[in-house]
Amino acid sequence: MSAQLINDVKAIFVDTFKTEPILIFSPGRINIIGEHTDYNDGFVFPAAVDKGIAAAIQKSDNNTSTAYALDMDSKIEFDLDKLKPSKEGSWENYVFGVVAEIQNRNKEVGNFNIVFKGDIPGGAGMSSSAALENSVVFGLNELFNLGLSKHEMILISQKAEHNYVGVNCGIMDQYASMFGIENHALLLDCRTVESKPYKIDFKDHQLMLINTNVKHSLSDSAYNDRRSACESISELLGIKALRDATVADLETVKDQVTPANYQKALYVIEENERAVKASKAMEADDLETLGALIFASHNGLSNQYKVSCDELDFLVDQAKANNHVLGARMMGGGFGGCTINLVSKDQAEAFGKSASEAYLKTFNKACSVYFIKLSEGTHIVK
Ligand code: GAF
Repeated sequence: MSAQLINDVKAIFVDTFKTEPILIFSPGRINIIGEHTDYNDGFVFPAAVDKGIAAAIQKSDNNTSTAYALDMDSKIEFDLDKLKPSKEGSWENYVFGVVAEIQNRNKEVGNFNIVFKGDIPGGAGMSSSAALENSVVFGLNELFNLGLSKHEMILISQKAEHNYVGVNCGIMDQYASMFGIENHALLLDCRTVESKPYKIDFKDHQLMLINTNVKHSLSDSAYNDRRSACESISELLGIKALRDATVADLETVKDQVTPANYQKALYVIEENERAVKASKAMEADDLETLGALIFASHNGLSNQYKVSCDELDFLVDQAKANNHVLGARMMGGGFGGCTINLVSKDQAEAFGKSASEAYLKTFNKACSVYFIKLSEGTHIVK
């Protein structure tokens, strides 16, 4: 967590509202494996990171509430009794959505002011949205003694995303951001919403992200379309979610679904199996197998689930061609954002450099390399 970020939101808050705020840090996340499995009730393997959203929040003593997004230098006053979604793509939907979902649970929120700022680049696929939602719900829970559990808070954040932002996301991002543990990744069962922590120590290897710095449009609608496709195949199979299906089950409805949707469902079933196998490989310290599963995950995301893009595929190909990278894949919803790489420690920088040079040459734009620390979830900063 960046101390500078916390100092910035605090200073602006005090300057603007003349009172001391509560300070909250809410992290973004990575995901080792298990992509697009969360809304299929499956397994994911995320971890909270040291980048995220810092928020300063306090009760307001007048009749309005204010939210101030420092990154965008954008401030908005609003009335808690008249909340409705703003235009698509507006940052305030994350704040309004959380407040509205708390109200829907018959909990009373009073007027408040919030200033926030983040260090996750937009579109990186590291869940700045979940970090923001969690910071708001966590702050309001604290300020107004709402008595919400962490599990309730993440469901509120998720609903805000569904109903105000318009993305029918699963629970991975909000969970990882809220429940993250320092130096650990969490094998999360998205059906029970319970996780098993795994200490991450890859010895002479480490995780490294490379951000394509692109976010292709239509990613939200493509996301929702894929979720609907998975749900309609589950319905056809008479099961609650694809988590309950085997490849053999899927074969029984093959002629009732389009070839494209068949491939998508197949991807989900296989990816779910890969996430479980990855946890076993980690327990056995078998990094070669873990890396192979990560490469296979990308292959499925790109060719079956069709959520990759040229820039992501290019970076994964760079990793495949490098003997020091055991595995690489796109991470998050897709259509841009980061690749996650399992790379040997002493060659990580060199790989980052060579991949960046090749990327620049090919796409005429820069990518960014991030070394991240696995960190604690949403918390108050004293
Ligand atoms: C996005 C969503 F918000 C998550 O719920 C998850 O589905 C992910 O894409 C893909 O694994 O981050």
